[in-house]
Amino acid sequence: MLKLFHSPGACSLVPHIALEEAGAEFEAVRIVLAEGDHLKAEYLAINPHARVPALGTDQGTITENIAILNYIADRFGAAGSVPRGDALVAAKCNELLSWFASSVHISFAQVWRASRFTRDESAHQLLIDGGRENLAEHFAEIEGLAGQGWLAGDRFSAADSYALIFFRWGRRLGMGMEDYPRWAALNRRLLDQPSVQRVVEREELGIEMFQPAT
Ligand SMILES: N[C@@H](CCC(=O)N[C@@H](CS)C(=O)NCC(=O)O)C(=O)O
Repeated sequence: MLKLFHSPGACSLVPHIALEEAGAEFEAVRIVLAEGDHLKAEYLAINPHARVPALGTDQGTITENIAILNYIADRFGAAGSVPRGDALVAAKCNELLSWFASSVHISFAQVWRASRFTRDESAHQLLIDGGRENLAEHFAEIEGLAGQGWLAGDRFSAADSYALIFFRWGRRLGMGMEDYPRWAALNRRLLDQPSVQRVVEREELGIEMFQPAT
């Protein structure tokens, strides 16, 4: 059986939703980042990079969100992962996922984990400020991408779920998420999906954090 190693509210929410939407048989194993579970020897044997998500399969473990999501897409061909059947739509989804993972996610890391970028503590506040500025630019771009439908293709995909979790992180950082009404509407459409609701409940995340503060 598949085993998803995830932490509540982390980017592992994205494959969690994809597996749930696919109706896959899987075990959700909690690796709570706040408790340092990802730094324990037992988990480092699963992912030596000490990150979630990781997906255990009968043929071995997959790490890196985008690789996991493409694996789920190939195994199940359901919504919530990467679209299949139209090469351009698949590429567009992967394009967004790559930008999210390599730029947007990294700007959050700059704010939350400045020490990872330099050991010089005197530079940390500069990194944090720069990360926030980058996030504001990324968020404006995501707002521009959010239209009436989904970010890639005619069903929801991992790109939508990844944007969903960024919104929550933006709220946690007090990033003025009320400036992004189209993105908030995209989140509402996603939260209408029963699979998304089940995962949000399983991860014990309050749905209000996926909407602007009132
Ligand atoms: N490149 C990895 C990054 C995953 C990642 O940064 N996951 C975060 C949670 S959202 C994590 O495990 N953080 C723990 C840490 O940074 O120590 C991927 O895309 O899967």
